[in-house]
Amino acid sequence: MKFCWIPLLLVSCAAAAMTPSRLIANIPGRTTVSLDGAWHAIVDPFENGQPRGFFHDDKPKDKSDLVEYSFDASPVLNVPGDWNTQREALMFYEGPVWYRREFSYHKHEGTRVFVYFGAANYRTAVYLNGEKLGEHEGGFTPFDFEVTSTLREGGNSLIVEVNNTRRPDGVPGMRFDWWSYGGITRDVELVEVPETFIQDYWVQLARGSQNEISGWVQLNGAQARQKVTVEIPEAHVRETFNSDTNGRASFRLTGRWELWSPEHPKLYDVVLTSGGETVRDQIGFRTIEAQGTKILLNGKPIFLRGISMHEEAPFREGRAFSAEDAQTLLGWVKELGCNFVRFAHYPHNENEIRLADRMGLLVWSEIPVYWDLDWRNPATLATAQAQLRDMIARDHNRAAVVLWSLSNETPVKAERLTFLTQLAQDAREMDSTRLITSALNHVDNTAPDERTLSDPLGEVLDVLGLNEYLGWYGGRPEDADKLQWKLTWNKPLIVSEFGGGAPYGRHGDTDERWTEEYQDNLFQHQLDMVERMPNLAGLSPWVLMDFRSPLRMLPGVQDYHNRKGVISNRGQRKMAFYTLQRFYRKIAEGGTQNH
Ligand code: GCB
Repeated sequence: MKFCWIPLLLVSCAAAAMTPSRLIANIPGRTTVSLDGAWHAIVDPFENGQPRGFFHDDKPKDKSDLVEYSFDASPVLNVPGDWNTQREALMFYEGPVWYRREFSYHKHEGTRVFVYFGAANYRTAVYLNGEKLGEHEGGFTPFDFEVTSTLREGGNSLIVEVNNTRRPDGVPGMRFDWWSYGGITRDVELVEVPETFIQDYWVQLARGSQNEISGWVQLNGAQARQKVTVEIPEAHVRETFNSDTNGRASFRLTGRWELWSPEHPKLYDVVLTSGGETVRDQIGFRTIEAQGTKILLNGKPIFLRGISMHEEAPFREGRAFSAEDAQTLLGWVKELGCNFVRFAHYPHNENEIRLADRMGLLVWSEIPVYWDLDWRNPATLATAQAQLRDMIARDHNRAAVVLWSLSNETPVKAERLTFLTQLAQDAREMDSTRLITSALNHVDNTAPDERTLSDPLGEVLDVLGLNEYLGWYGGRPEDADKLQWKLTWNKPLIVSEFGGGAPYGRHGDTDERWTEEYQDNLFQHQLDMVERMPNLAGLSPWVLMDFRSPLRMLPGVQDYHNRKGVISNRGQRKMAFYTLQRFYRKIAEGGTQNH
């Protein structure tokens, strides 16, 4: 057990990780200076940069001086962007890369400055002008460091070491079915705020209420006690509250809101003002509940017509990050007839989440607690807790997000249940308004042609997720016709995955693996079966688009891609795309038996 020293008492690091996030909320709504662009980068496979002090950005003092590295003379990598797809030699690279960005800055009196990273995979250390700002672990959550006193008037040198080496104690761990794209994969910004500023806020309907907004604003800075004004101009709301000595103003606002839904993704302008600062956001109001076997949106049962997707760039290889990528991917999700999308297997970028808010797509958002982890290791738990905390902190005002997923296909064992039960408790403490789920895959054969979802984690969840691959990893697609399903809990069920692989354009008989016909036939039998499943509240088949994976090597077929997409990574729709689309159209028109 690792301990952190705090005067007079020892607390476990896992507990310390639960301290409230100090992330600045709503970066798109702030005054920022972008540091995106071309950064000089040194590839450092033997981890020479730490002992040699690359963060000093040394230059030879005279012509006889020995300095064995040079950012100036090193080629550049684009930020945001993974390194793997920017240089052929880095496609399979795992290790550290040192990035440097020089920029000039003019300081303003009364302004605090933070450097913000949307994400960098997996471990990151950040240095400004030779001084270490801090470290971050986790490839998909944002982080920031205050640089007010480290910034120089004029020229500055920001150096970032990013290391994507997989770790046995990491989250995810050593094996996962996606590419471990390394690098600074999301935007980097300087964020300018006043001395005391609005760090975070919560403006959402209170649990169980369609009229009452319960909210808070958290200030950061010396002037903890201030007036905080909350405005929702369209609803003629303008109220002022006082923050307490901790900088927190809690409030309740009652009104008749137009509720957010997939058919009517209504967002209100919300304006928060405190001191001289104004922060604007667009926020939707809706309720989400699990009642018996149903999921209720705004008090009414809803069937989730979904698809799972990775954060993989369409039409080019690599990590998706841009607004255009989000537009393409979520455009396909809409074209399929979905009202729901599962962002697998880690928190996706904010462009996607905010677009889902505007498009009216309900979102399942997940942390990369995937397959097996070092469940007994407190440091691993602390990392998972931090990723959960920061995912929730970034997106807790997004109406689109209705499900926080704790894990995917984790093995049934006692230490894993303890670990995930802790995460469920954390998630509920941070957000009592959304539903908690996980993608489970442990089933028992309880009779011939009968399977029972029996993973004990089901007890802890609000909504059960089930991944099953009948017809692909065992059996034939037709076996689904006679299979009956049972659930141990009377809770809503989302079939969070099923699928099979086929490169676009490869044709054959329905029993010939790797053909579109096989994949399509599998979808048809699965969709028939899924319709007969008890408590079914939605589905998100695997997967929207083909994606890179080091586990998928078959030459000429996979070539290091998981081909279970219903769309190829060049945007070509496979036969299964249209089968799923027809199924969703039928459901939307109320034409199937059960939905
Ligand atoms: C799963 C995993 C997913 C894989 C998929 C597959 O069950 O959750 O990450 O990519 O199966 O293709 O095998």
